[in-house]
Amino acid sequence: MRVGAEAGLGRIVVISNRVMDLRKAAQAGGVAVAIADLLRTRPGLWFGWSGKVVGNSDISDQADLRIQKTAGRSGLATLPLTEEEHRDYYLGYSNSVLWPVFHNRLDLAQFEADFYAGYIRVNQRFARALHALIQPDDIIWVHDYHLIPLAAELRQAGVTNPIGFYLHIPVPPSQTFLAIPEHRELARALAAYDLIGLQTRADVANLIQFFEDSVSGRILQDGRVGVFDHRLRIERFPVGIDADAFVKASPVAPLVQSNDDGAQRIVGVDRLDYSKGLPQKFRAFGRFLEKYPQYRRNVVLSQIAPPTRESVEAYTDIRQALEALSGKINGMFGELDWVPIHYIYRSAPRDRLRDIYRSSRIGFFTPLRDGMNLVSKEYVASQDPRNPGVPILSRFAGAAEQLVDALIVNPYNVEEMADAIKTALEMEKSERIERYTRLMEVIRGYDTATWSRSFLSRLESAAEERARVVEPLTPMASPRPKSTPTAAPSASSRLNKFGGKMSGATGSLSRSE
Ligand code: GDG
Repeated sequence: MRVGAEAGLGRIVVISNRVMDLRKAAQAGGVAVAIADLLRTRPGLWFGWSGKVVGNSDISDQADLRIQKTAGRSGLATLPLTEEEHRDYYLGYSNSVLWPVFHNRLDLAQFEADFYAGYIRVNQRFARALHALIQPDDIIWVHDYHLIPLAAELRQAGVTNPIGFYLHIPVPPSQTFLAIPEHRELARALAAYDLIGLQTRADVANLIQFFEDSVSGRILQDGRVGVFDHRLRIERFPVGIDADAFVKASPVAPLVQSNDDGAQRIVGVDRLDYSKGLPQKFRAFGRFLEKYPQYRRNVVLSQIAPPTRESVEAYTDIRQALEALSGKINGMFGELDWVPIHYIYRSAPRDRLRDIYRSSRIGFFTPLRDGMNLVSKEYVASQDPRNPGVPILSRFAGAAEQLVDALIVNPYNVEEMADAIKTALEMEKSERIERYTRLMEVIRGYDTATWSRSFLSRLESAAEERARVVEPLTPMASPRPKSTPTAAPSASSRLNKFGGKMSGATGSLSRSE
């Protein structure tokens, strides 16, 4: 079945771990919205895991491949995982090795040989199934850490189409990345892409440094990175949101507890993940109530924390830790008619989010590490322009590189976060409006559509570069001797010229550069 084929316009083939019906993607939020929008406007195919886990016996690549036509000229192609694959590829290597290490949590990583073998096996199986569906003009866009080896597998099978990779999570410092036993294999797999897109300038610097340290990669004169006999581009494309969807959304229903009773709401919306810094956030709120007693009864912290990856070991304690912490703070400061922390261990309906954000005087987003943090952008876009609230944002969220007019805090510094709450509550309306206006310029200037358009156009040009006659690899400077790791300029110091620019950025973004 040729899904979405159209004369003159190649399909976009998007591959991500999870795939969803284009009509339901808007409800899911995050990047699913962006992918669904892209596939509604261009013919394409979305390929990935169906979310189903089946018995281990005789799973077949082709017989289990399910292809559905969806909205417009696009389709979905999905495969189930076996129980063993789910354990080793998904729970194991993806979420117990790559996720913790890339979020700087080496202490939580479980380096088990079976995990890597399972990770490679699933990527090989996906590549085999996908290969049969690829057409000559397709542009292939692979998403996220679950699927790093996919391009290498496709190339080995003879696929010559443009293949790009976008990593939604942060790239750790090189020294942390090098702790992964299979770091050379991962470097080799990454080098098979024509373009790697990352969220931030710091991520670009870290990845280039990692290529240098792991496999003697080097920056070439044309700005590409040479790794083995491959040349690839590594650039930043910060994920955005569809700002208008939040600006224009109309109120759904009154909130059960609005801020009409005089208490100002501080809102947090984070998947229940150790990277999101929730215990530190709760402690900061407790410290705020302790340090500034005049605000007791006048504020509430509403934290929405939908559960996630509950079968991964590292996630089992977070829920209990937060319940204990919120119970302690509520017990210590609460009154019969005032509960300081509303902790909601469930997902909120998507059409309520805008009202929740808009009715909150502060958006409190303090991950210890985050690729971007779309929630902070959604919060800003939902505000009333005449009386906007204030975002407090972790300096370790990728969004902090763009949202410089938020109150930027160190999420490990409970005292600083407690003070930031006070600053935000006391901020004059004129300053709130000025900050909001500048933040919205940035959010509107690089939205989801700009993000996907600029990535895809850069991917096409990167693939054209690859197709041109290949000259011998010429490094920009002699590769630095391995024995003196600090002798050469650091990757970050070369970034303005090579790779640090943000493709497709509009003028409005340059103020935050
Ligand atoms: C990964 C990276 C990067 C959240 N709770 C509810 C809900 N959400 C929606 C939000 C938002 C999305 O999910 C979450 O996106 P984030 O960016 O905040 O975080 P991750 O899920 O960790 O996403 C991250 C992102 O990929 C994109 O590249 O920014 O760094 O970790 O859209 O609104 N939606 C509903 N109910 C909830 O309770 N309906």
